Amino acid sequence: MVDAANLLEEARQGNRRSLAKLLTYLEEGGKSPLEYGRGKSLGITGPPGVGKSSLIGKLIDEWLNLGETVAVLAVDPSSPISGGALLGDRMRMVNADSSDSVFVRSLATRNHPGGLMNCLTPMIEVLSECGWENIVIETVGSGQSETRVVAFADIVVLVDGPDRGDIIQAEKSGIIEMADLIVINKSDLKNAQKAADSIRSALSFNEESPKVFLSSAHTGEGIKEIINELKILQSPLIRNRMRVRERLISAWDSVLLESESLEILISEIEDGKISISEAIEMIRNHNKTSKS
Ligand SMILES: Nc1nc2c(ncn2[C@@H]2O[C@H](COP(=O)(O)OP(=O)(O)O)[C@@H](O)[C@H]2O)c(=O)[nH]1
Ligand SMILES: [Mg+2]
Repeated sequence: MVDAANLLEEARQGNRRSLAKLLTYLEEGGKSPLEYGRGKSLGITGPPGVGKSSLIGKLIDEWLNLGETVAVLAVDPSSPISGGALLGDRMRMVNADSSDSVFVRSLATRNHPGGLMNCLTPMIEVLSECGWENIVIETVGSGQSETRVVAFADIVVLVDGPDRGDIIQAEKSGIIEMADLIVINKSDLKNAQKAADSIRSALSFNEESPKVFLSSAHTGEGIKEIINELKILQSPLIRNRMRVRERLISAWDSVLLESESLEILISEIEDGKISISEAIEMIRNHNKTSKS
């Protein structure tokens, strides 16, 4: 038996093992020991290889310089940050006690057929409750499940690369509409400025359109500016509403995908025993009876 309330108490005192255990418990569907409270999180998304993890590494350095703590939830299985390699190097470079100021945890979407939404919010709440000042979610911005993950963040940063192909990927995924800030990374490479200009002009029809920044995780260019912008940035209502909508749809889908009778119903539809609308009716009724 996991005593979530006790783990939370220990995690609040700074016990990292208890925090890790509590997050695992939440990831596995355990009930959150917190009844309310909503920690703010920053979603960092974008196509693979554009430098999200490297950029997060630089942001971490800057936050540490400012004396702030950072917790990262990496929902990217290939992420070097979740593998610890990137962070390993980083920890060697920064001052000794900074390890107390950074917490990294990786999450795998494959363990969650309905997506991560059921555990993501409680995890963010717990991290916030335990005093983590900056809570970052890294996710690859391609594919539906990732769009959904990022909808759970309060501020969304889209990272893109200098190649036209990177930008097209982001446009296709629909994530561009959710972005509060767009960062064209690898500004040390040619074409970055051009990519930023082209994205700016593509978005200029919209008055709520996000600002476009240039950065380099290699030279450090633009990192301070991004940190400053993040401190004042407020997501406009229209994008907030879009995210809430996406969260609701995700929650709805996960009810369906995690329904015990899903496979049985699929077989019955396949065999022509019931129609799709009958199946939906049955799931609805099942949920009603199991709640009462
Ligand atoms: N030239 C250049 N390369 C970068 C920059 N940021 C990241 N990279 C490189 O791009 C590759 C992918 O970086 P990574 O952070 O893993 O990207 P992610 O998949 O978006 O998390 C790595 O080889 C990095 O060294 C940058 O600002 N400039
Ligand atoms: Mg990565």
